This record gives sequence, C-alpha cells and structure tokens, in this order.
Amino acid sequence: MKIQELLETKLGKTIKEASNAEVYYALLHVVQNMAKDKEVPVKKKKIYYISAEFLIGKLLSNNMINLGIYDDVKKMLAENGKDICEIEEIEPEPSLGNGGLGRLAACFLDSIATLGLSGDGVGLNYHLGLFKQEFKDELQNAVPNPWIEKESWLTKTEMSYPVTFGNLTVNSRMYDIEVTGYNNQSNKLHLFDLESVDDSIVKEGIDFDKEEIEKNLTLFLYPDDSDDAGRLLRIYQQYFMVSNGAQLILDECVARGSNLHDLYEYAVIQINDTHPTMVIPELIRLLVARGIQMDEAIEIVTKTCAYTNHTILAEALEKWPMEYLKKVVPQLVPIIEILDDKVRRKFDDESVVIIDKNDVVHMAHIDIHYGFSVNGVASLHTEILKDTELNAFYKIYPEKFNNKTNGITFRRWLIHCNPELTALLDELIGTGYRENAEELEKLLAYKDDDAVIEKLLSVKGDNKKALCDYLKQTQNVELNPESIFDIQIKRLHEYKRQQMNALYVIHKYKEIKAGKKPSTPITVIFGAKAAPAYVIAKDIIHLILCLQELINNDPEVSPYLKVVMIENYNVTKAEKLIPACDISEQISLASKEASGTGNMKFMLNGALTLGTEDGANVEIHELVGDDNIFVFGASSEEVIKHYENADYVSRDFYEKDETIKEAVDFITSKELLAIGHEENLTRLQNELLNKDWFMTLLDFKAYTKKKEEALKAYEDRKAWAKKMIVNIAKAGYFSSDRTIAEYNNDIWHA
Ligand code: NBG
Repeated sequence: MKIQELLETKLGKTIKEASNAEVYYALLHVVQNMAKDKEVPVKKKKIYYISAEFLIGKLLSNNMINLGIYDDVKKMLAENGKDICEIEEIEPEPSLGNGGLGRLAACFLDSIATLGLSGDGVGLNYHLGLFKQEFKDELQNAVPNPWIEKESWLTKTEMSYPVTFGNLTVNSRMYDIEVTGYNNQSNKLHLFDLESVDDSIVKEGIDFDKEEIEKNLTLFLYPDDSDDAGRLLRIYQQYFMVSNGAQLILDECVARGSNLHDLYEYAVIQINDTHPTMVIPELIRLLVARGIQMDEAIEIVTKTCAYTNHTILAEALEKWPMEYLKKVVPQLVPIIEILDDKVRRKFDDESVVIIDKNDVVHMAHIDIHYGFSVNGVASLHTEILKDTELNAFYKIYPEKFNNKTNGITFRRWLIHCNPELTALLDELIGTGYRENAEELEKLLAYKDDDAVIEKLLSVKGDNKKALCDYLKQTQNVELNPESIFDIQIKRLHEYKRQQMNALYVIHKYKEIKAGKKPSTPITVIFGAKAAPAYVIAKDIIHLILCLQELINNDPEVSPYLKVVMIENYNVTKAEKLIPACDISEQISLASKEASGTGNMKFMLNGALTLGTEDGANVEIHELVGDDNIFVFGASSEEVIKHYENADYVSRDFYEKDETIKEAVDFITSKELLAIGHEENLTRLQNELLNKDWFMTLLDFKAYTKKKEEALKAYEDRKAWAKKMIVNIAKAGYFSSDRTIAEYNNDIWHA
C-alpha cells in the first residue's frame, strides 16, 4: 500500500480533513511499523551500548529520512495542504539525555544500524527527563519535562525482570524504541522502567521525596545528588539499569546458543562512562548464580566489557562510599571486594585499587581492570588519559588503551537540519557523501567558483533568516539576519567558559558605549542548562540574562550588538541554531573538553571555529589548516603545568590589565545591579577574582584578540565563504559512521 493510503486508512479520513496532530500520530504509527519490519537479523555477536543517557531528539523526520521516504511524504503532504515542518512541531522531544555523552550515544545507535551491525541501546525511561529550563527574573528555573504521551515511539514489551535492592524487590518493564539506520536495517533502544513510578510525588519545581524508590526511580535523569538520599537514588537507578541490562543480555545470548562460558563470543558491552559500571559485578554475580566458578566468571566478564571515558573532570569520575553500596546493592559488595582483593594482590599501588583506604569504591577502576578496552574520545583526550590521568593504569595495561575520536550522524546534523545546504551539495558533488562522508572533499574543487560561493552564502543567509523568525516567534526577540551570528550552545560549565564569552560581551558593550562601533553588527547567542545544584553555573546564566536585558534595550548599543540566551536549549533548538551559525564558540580551557561534538556539527554546516586547542578542536585544526580556523589560548601542556605548580593567580591578571579589570568590574556595575541580583553577581565576580579554577582570565586577552580577527575576516565575504567550503569539505572525518567502523574494527569485532 502507498503511504497515503496507509495513513488515510489509519486516520479514517483524508489527510486534507485531518488535523496536523492527527496526521502526526498516524505517521508515527506507519513509520514505526515500517521500522519494525527491518530489524537486523542477529548472527552471533551483538553489541550492547549501555548508557544513562540517550539524547535522541525528535524521531519522525529522522526515521523517515533513514527509511528513504522523507521526500515523498513531504511532497504528498504538501499536495494535501499539509506542511511537514508544522507536523514535526507536534512531536515532543524525548528528554532522555543531558549533553554530549547522551547525544553521542544517539548518533552511535544511528550509525550502528546504518552500518548494518546488530547492536541495541540499553538505558532508562525517565518520565520527567532531565528538567525543563524556564527563565524568570533573569534566573534559571527548573521544572519537570514530561514527554511521554499515550501514543509515542515507545512500545511496551512483555519483558520484565526482578531487580533486588537489599530487602526490596521490584519488577521492571521494558519499553523499546526502533532505531533506524540510513538505507539499512533497524535495531532497538531498550528503556527499562517501573510501573509503580508516580509523577504526582513531584511537588515544587523538581523536588520530590527521594526515599520513595518505587515511586521515584525513573522520574528524572541525574536527580539532585547534593544530599545522601540523592546519591543513594543515583545508585538505585544505576543498578536498576544494569541489572535489567545484564539479565536481558544473558537471556538473549543463551537464546542465540551461548553456553555462558563463551559469552564474549555472543555479546560485547560498551560501558558509556561510569554510570553503567555496576554491570560488571552484576554479570559476575549472575554467572556465578548460574553455576560458573567465580574466577572464570570474572574472566568471562572481562572479555565482554569495554569502557569509554568521557571526561577527566574529577567530579564526573564516580566514586561511591562502600556504605552506600552496602545499603542499595549488598549482593554486589562481596564481589567488589573480591575484585579489589585481586588487584591488591597483583599491584602494590594504592592509586589503582578499587576500594580505597577510606572505603570508597572507584567505579572507573573497576572498568579498567575488568574490561578489555579503555578508550578516550579524541586524540588529545586519550593522550592525556595515558600520560596523566590514568597513567598508572596505562603502565599496567598499555594494550587496553585506544582512541576513538567522536563523530556525529550526518543524517540528523546535515540532511535533516540543513535541507538547503544538502540540496546544494547533492547538486555539486552528487549524493555519495551521504553514505561515504569522506566524499565531501569533492567540494574543495569549488573553492574558487564564484557562483558556488554566492549560493553557499545565500543558503547561510536563508538559514539565518529562518532562525530570526523562529526566535521572534518563540522568544519574542528581534534579530538582524545581516549581523554576524556568534553561537555558544552546550551545557553550562565553568570549564566550557561561557563566562569568558560574557566578559567579551561586556567589553564590546563598553567599546560601543565609548563610540567604537563594529562595522558589522554582532549577535551573540548562548544556549545552556546549568545543573540545578551548580550555583556558579546558574550565576553565569544570570549574568548573561542581565546582559541580554541591558544591551538589547539600549538603543545606542543594540543596533550593533545583541545577546540572546535560548530558553530550554535542546536537540530541536540545536537543529535550528547550527545551520544559522557563522562563528562557532569552542572555548574550553585546554585539556578539559574531552572532545566536543557541537564543534563538528557547526563545521559541517559551514560555521568557522573560534576555539582553543582542546578536544576534537585539535583535529579540526589539523584537517582545515591554520587559515580556516581561529585558534587561541594556552595549550593543554601549559594548563596542566599551571595545575601541577598551582601557580595560576587570577587576581594578578585582573590587576595588571585594564581591559580585564573593566570587564570584571562591570559584573557588579550599577547598570547590571539595576537589573539583576547582587548576591548572584557578586558571588560570580568573587569566583573570578579569587578562584577562577578554569583560568578564564588567563586566556581572556588572547580570546578577544582572536575574536576581533574573526569578526574582521567575516567582512571579506568571498574569503570567508572559501573558509566555509574547506570546513564543510573536511568534516567527513567526523561522521559517526567512521567512529563506529573503528569501534567495530578495534573493539567489538561484531
Ligand atoms: C562529554 C564531554 C564532551 C564529549 C562528550 C562525548 C560527559 C561526561 N562528557 O567533551 O564533556 O564530547 O562527553 O564524548 O558528558
């Protein structure tokens, strides 16, 4: 049957007669069934990607692109008076992730299916998601983000497993989401849930009783962990995820013919950061329960599990007090003790133990000793792991360490989000790049073609206009599409240094006030959620919102400079912002951003990077060459030395430099205090002056200088467009299809 007929049968009326919402739900149903028909037949080995986050974004268009029906459906809908973009708007965005780690997991599932590999995701079905960000009184407000509707991409399955926490046993429910591959088969994302979860226990904002495990277990991703109950809840969630995952994996492998002694020939488990680490002792426990000797069980599991590290920030390397584990997962405690004992017998080095002398369990250490692979997510990051952060482990297991530079799926981050650029590429270099991303290099042949340059600039201009319309509609801000769009969108963290960008905005504001006007107006766009318990991060948002209020309402300044903080930044908004960007802000303190993936999305969409030599920026720099990127700031070696010698004193920079002093002082100026709160602004200023752990003031001068250079370069439109071409052409390396092919060749062998 043709899609129109399928839809109309489902609708019970013609498409013309149906509302946009009715068409959306009918399409969802039809597309879901098409995906189910295409599941990858499992041969022997299957990949299990376990992750606390899957930031999958809206699925309708993505699935239609992957199934190869998008263009036809769009046309058919248009013939029936329906606009596909309006239908997309109906879909709620699943709130199952937080940032780069979760979006990476989503891109990886797409690429695993696209490469025709058999591989499923395993995670949790958070009812209220991370949280929804609202701005009120220039402050971030966190409220629940319910996203699950009666009809959705989730399919309730028959699968259920018992999971025991001390003297509480619960029975899970597994929900599945189809994961389509581009022109290929489909896999599944398995999300575990608990039927007793009850969102009515959420009272003020995102507060709820953290001790009612049966009601709160899968309410939120990363519930507040600033108290004991919150930290315990995180362990409950993690164990629930991995125990379900482990039971599912064992059942599936047995069904495929494994005798469990050969588990590693049937399954490979990729542990995405440390949240799923307990899958290791849990699998050992389950294997022993099924009659395998402890030593052999440990060996089997070690051959099955592989670990990806996504950060060197200490706060994110999880360590749980043994006391917590004894409360939540007493059955794992003896196993973790055996794992620790084995390590202690073999290595006389306190820095590699599992249970330290304070009785704290180091989750990453379990992964490294009892997994067969440890990978970082960009070259620089992996080198830092080997040389510094995990050096003691690298010395023991050099063969386990490997790099897998991150990637992004071009289906979502080009074909879907930037149809105009996609059409131009199709016209110029054919469609081969869609499956073989390296073919984007063919674009280099057009570097000196004036007609192509013209078209490329016009595509960018159209995308900027579309963003202006969207922001007018959604946030009621008036932007000038002729201005330079300078965008920084990512989670809010001091190491990512949104505060440095905000200081630049202050600097520019002061210049304009003093009569020095930029020749092309500048629009600085931010988008970021701050963890609700991260006080300084929320203060930075407050500063940006105050600047937005001050600057956009100052008739002397706003024709030349505007500031916009996107409310509730998410995947859907990223899809609108990235194609419209001119300057991509990637300004983390060198050594701190493991990779970054937004940097790759911007490059692919023809934005130029203004960045430090950090994470994957280093590889972008190598690919495009000095002339096509704006690089500044202290190197990772310098930064690491500053930390080692503890010799960075932010106040010295403040006192020695008039520009820095002016910008930092302005945070508590009468202009900003008239808009914002003294408490927040003062606290932020003090942090910069007395601590500045991520060395904002160290790089500030180099940053402003490089930014001015970029703004100047923008004026020569033709030269700028050539740089855009080089960036797009060289982005092929960052396809997640390349990353996944490497995971499969080097780690998974599926
Ligand atoms: C993030 C890093 C990013 C990286 C993504 C994906 C965590 C813990 N880490 O730099 O900060 O791009 O992981 O690897 O979210």
